[in-house]
Amino acid sequence: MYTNNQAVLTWIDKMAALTKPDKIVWINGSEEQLEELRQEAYKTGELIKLNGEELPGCVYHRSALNDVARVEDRTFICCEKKEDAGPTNNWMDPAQMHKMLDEIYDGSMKGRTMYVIPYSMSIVGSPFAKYGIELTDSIYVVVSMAIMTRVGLDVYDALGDSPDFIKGLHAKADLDAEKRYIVHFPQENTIMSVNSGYGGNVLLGKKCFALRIASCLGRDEGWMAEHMLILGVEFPNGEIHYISAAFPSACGKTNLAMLIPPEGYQKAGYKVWTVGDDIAWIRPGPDGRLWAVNPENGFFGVAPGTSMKSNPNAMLSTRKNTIFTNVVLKPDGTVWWEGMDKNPPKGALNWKGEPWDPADGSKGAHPNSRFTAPARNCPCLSKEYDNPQGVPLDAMLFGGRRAKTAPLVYQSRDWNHGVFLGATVASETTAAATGAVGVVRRDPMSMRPFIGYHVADYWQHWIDMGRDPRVTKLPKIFHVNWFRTDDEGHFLWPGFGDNMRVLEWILKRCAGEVDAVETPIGYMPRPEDINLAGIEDEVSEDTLKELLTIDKDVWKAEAADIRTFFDQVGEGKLPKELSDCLETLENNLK
Ligand code: SAT
Ligand code: MN
Repeated sequence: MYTNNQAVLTWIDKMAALTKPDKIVWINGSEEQLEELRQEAYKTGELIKLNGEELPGCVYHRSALNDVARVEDRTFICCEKKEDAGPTNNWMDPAQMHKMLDEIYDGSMKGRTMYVIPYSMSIVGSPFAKYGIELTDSIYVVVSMAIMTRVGLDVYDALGDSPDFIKGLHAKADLDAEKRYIVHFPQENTIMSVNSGYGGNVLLGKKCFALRIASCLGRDEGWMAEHMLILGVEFPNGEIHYISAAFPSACGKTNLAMLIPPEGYQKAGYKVWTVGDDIAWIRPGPDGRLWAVNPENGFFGVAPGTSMKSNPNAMLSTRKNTIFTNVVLKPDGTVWWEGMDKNPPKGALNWKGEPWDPADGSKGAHPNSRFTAPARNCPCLSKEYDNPQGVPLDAMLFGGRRAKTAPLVYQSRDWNHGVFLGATVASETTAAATGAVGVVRRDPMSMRPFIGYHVADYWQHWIDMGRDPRVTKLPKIFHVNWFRTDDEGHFLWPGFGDNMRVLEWILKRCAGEVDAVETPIGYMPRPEDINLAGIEDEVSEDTLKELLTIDKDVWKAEAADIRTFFDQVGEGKLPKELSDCLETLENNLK
């Protein structure tokens, strides 16, 4: 026992009485204790030690076959009133949900150990910091939380006697998909997760706390919890400007956050620094600007497609002390996944643990297989990463996967119109959640699965932040789309490092250094203002024009679809600012 905090002790007693573990182990965050746990997990097969020379400190983990992604249909927001959860969340009465969950949890840790993990989201003691305790019966969760969050006894010191911490209970139980629940009780600051052992379902600091619960805290306390990467662009004169960007899961946040500028930019002295790749907590700073921190401490990145070519910084981040989940395990104790290189290994095991023959056409790694890597491994980690005040934002980006419709980049006319761009983001679904892949759905601010309350109230909160008297200089808001295709389905834009060319235009707009064209949807670049030096062969002037074209008929259909969406989810709460923006769009397209 490392604390006398009565709220902590009483809650742990209660959860232990419910789940009935054989023993309770208090995690202190020390490498010694984590190593003991890894050794224990090697014996049971929960973890597999990887090649210590090639991948020092790295381990391999396989999840159950039915447990490979977030389960949005089994994720609940149990606030007091159904109308506060809104149409994008599942809801159940809190008392009824507790009763149902208690039956599932009852005795679920018999024969197992309960680990008590004290963790901080953001730097302990920072004005952004929020504390949590996760109880779990999974060593995979303990070692993952130790990478993804700041785990340590200083959390108890920071907490003192306060009951102000987020309670998280996770039990693997039988991994029964029919009884799998990821449940949030915003009014009780409580998260309960059962019958899963995978990623965002069980690393409760991540989506459950840092987005769903934190979005409620942000609404109440006047700040924002967003599904955004944070990066800094360093200019040749040494100035660094910060951008946050929201894209849905598995749409390239990690790649953009770790971007390596094209050669011409490198030679000129441009650099990109990573602050975060998934979540941003944003609040007004003393200078009237919005400041952002990454509350996490590691990267839970999608493995397939990550290579020394597509994202060398991510690859280098995984060379030590990393957990690989559901990728291919090679006979030499290293790992592989589709898109790492063109040489699928022979004699390897696929993500299911079966001997795998690449020639049979099956995938070796699960499409949502992941690496869990310490942020500190990242060669381009920002020197502001540990700054408890965060970094000031010049620009915020929204985007998704859109084959047509959205141009490469456009800028909102003002903050409220920027909120409209975020609110109406649409994207093709990916393997990050169970369900169909490639279906276009509206994903407001890329937060649809992560907003802990009514989506229209969340939009209202965005509007309110824009007129908060504490904020005197707002970031500019842009929409980007790296995924536009031609009629044959080929991507028109090379993406990856070349996205720097778009970031340059965005930051020039923020600095008032470049003009733009006013269009029905917002400000778009003049083609000559996007620097194509070095990629003229790949992106012709015509291609660039196509990337910056908006088809009026397609956009009329888009506006109609937005209206349907607003009608579906607004429930009488749609902020007037957003319906005004839609009307303007409709009029502009006439
Ligand atoms: O599984 S997670 O929710 O943590 C990853 C993601 O979907 O973005
Ligand atoms: Mn994410």
